[in-house]
Amino acid sequence: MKLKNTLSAAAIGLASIGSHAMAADSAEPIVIPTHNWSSQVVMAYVIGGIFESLGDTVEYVPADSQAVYEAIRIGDVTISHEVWQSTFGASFYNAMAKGGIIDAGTHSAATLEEMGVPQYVIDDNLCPGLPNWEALKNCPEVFATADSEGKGRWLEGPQSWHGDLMPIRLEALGLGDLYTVKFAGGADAIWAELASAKKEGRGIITFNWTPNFTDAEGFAFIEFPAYTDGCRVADGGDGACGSPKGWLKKAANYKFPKTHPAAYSAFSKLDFSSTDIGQMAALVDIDGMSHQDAAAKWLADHEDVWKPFVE
Ligand code: TMO
Repeated sequence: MKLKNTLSAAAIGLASIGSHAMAADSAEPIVIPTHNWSSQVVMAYVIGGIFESLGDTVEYVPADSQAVYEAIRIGDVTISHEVWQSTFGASFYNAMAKGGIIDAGTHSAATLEEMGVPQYVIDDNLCPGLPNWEALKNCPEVFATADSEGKGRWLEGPQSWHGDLMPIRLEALGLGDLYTVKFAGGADAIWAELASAKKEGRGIITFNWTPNFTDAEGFAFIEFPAYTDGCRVADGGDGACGSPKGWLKKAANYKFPKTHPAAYSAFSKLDFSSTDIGQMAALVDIDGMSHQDAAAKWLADHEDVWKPFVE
């Protein structure tokens, strides 16, 4: 009897030492946001799957891709796994300045979020001189559409991504009389427009980004005057510059390392390449899978990539 008591006390002692040394993750769900482009949603489920493999509980919430940084700061959302420099850098740093959100590291993938043309527009010489932006002065009619009032059309993404950056840039570059910006309702509208333009062999200018599924087929980003810190109107400049060759960061609520140390450790190591992110997008935008199925397939096919994050 005495021996048994001694043993169980020792066992309890050991267990509590053990749990102290590797503080277990909270049972509270880790809240992962989903936005309106494919790689981000697939990656949300990929990361959720990685957290679940650690025994964590996850919850997914659709969120505005600018407002999400404030939501992370105040703790309503736990992480952001695709902080793109050009579109979201300012919102991320604004939230960071207020306190409550931390930089959880940078993916290997280098990014660009920019206006461009499908590769055949270059190869077929539809606007000689592209991808240099000055070539645009000579061929607005190549990019005119039924709704563009005789001007060339720039098909920008949804306004929630970049605000008025592109209309301001058009004016700043002196292209305002020749081109007009239309905002797409969603990413799918851009892909549909690219597909129909290709079928007709027609010129088209759209917003796009890399890494994306379009990397495989070839997409030529227009070369604008180089981005420099402060060149945008929002940052005090004249706006006559292109987008940065940028970073792709991860962000987290400042409490995440304490509430979920194992998940945070994995998230801080988590690092996707352009190839990884292109694959995640392609499973949806080329192969037509659901985001969840794409994530499950990606996790099953690429354990070599993600298992090191949980070791
Ligand atoms: C944020 N995005 C990748 C759509 O440019």
